[in-house]
Amino acid sequence: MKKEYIDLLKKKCGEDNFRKIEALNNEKMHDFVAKYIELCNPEKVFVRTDSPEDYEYVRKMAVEQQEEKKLATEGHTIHFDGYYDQARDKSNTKYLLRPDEVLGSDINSEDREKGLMEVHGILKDSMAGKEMIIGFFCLGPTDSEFSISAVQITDSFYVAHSEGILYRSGYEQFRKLGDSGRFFRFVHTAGVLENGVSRDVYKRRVYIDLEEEMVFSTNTQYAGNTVGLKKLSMRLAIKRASEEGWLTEHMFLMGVYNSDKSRKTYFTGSFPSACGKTATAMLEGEKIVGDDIAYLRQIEGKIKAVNVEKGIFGIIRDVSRDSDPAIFESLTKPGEVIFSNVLKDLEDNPRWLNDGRPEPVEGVNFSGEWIPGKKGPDDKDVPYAHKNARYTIKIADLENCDENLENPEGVEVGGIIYGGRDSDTNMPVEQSFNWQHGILTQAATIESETTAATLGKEGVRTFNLMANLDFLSIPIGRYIQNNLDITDGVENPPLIFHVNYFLRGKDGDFLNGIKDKHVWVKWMEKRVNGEVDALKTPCGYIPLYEDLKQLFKEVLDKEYSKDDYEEQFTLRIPERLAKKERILKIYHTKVFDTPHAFIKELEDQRKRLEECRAEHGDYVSPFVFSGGKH
Ligand code: SPV
Ligand code: MN
Repeated sequence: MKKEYIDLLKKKCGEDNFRKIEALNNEKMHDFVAKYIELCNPEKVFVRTDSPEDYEYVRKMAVEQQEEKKLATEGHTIHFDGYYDQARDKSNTKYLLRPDEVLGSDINSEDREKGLMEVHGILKDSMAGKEMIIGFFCLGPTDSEFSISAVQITDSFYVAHSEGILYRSGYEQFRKLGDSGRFFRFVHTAGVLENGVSRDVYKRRVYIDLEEEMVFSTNTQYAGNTVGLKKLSMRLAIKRASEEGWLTEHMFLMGVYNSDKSRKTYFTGSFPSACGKTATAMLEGEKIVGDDIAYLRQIEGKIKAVNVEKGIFGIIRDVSRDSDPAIFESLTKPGEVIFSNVLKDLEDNPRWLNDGRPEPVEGVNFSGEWIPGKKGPDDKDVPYAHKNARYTIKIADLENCDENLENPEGVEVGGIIYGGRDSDTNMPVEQSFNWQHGILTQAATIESETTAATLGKEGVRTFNLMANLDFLSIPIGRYIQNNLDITDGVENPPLIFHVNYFLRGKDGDFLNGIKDKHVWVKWMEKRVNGEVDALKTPCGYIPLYEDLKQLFKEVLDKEYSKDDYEEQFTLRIPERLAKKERILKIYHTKVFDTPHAFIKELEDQRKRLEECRAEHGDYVSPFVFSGGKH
């Protein structure tokens, strides 16, 4: 270690913590840690290794410092983010780029030098009087081809605690990394706290420095902005993956059984926030590996995936014993859970929106003391819990945790599911003709009606390719090309599917029940294993009525009528064509490196749709299409 650091680190860290840092024989890491200790100027520093004592210290301090409060059930705590700090802040999240670098107009950026100066100014003395925590983690299972080492500096015990739940400890791995190893770096300060929440949200920044593989986050607590290893690391990993020929995706990873449970097929799934992604990964009777982020690699001619995380930071709303039994059960039994931005009722129980119980009449929530009819500082009605309220749990604590969660080799992906929130265009489930057709017409064209998971207006239809647009750190065209290339040389690539859980009928009501997604998933499992045929439409393959009827009976014990099938699987040609126009316009005006194959694939689909319309009209019943072995 450089001489000039030794005194500084010893003074701030104390002997024990100093030794923990010194033992990591990595000069780049020492430089990083010393630089930010000097700049942020904490009163003291805690270094978290992989030991259970260190884990417990962080957990205990989160409560002692009142960033979390204990709830009635053993192991449960609650954390509040500020009234204006309830979601990812897209407008203040920026890539720091040199003048000659371009990512494209849909990706927020800032001049690197200017941005670094600004954020360093905000960080200066930001931890005065506070304790800094330095944590070492591993993205992906440890000791794996997929592993990435990462170090997090934060002044928030809530953030450090969340990371302990969500990520694998990586101190030992850092030791093995040695001096030459690369790692991701995150620096976070919650800034000045007032009533336990970040006061100066106007100085909220999330700045990403791709060159140094480092992200800064200031004056915010919401985990999507602060937990470095989550969405911040994703941006760094997308860049690194692009350089190295693999993929970082906004995907769950789950194992789906056949009917007698003699076979398990792994699926990944990419959905924008709050579109049923976690609920799919947690389907009763199936197995979960992950609910949010996956790394995919081609290994020995197969597509393999791992969960980058080992926990869930899930939305908690509309979760009841009836709708999501597996999640509900894990959130109500004793065990380690951090709830955020739900209501703490008078008995210290967490209450979230639409939890299947009578609404609470009093409590404390993200706005302070709450009673019905309360108005917020912006004069808006304050619901008893926030729509983007969350829970943080370990996957290993779930009964449906998959045995391969920690498998360093990952699991083979049989199918990939893309979805969005779409009221009028796509059918509940469709399969693409092949890999390229799926990536280009289904994944690269995802649109979703906005939700409470990001700040801003809800219900606006927005383009979000692969549900990954918010996190892209490379130009869109290159990202699409990487997705096309990953299966080069793979004999049997995963099948690609598209789902829509939010389709509505003429009267505006949802056409499907909340549990119907299980049927679609089971149908996809059968398709991957060649057990059912399909109908060929201009846009892809769809299920036969008889197969769904049987699955509805088997999975949900429900009768599925021909009328329901016909309404749900009618090809809505005007809406499909309108979507194509919207998407092509985006690619023509905002994307500078669209792969040629994309335009051709969309144009071919347009032609097929127009021919179909000439023959059958605007709205085409699924019974028109022919079946067979597709
Ligand atoms: C999402 O919004 O996609 C999430 C939660 O998974 S966040 O960490 O905010 O990104
Ligand atoms: Mn997510």
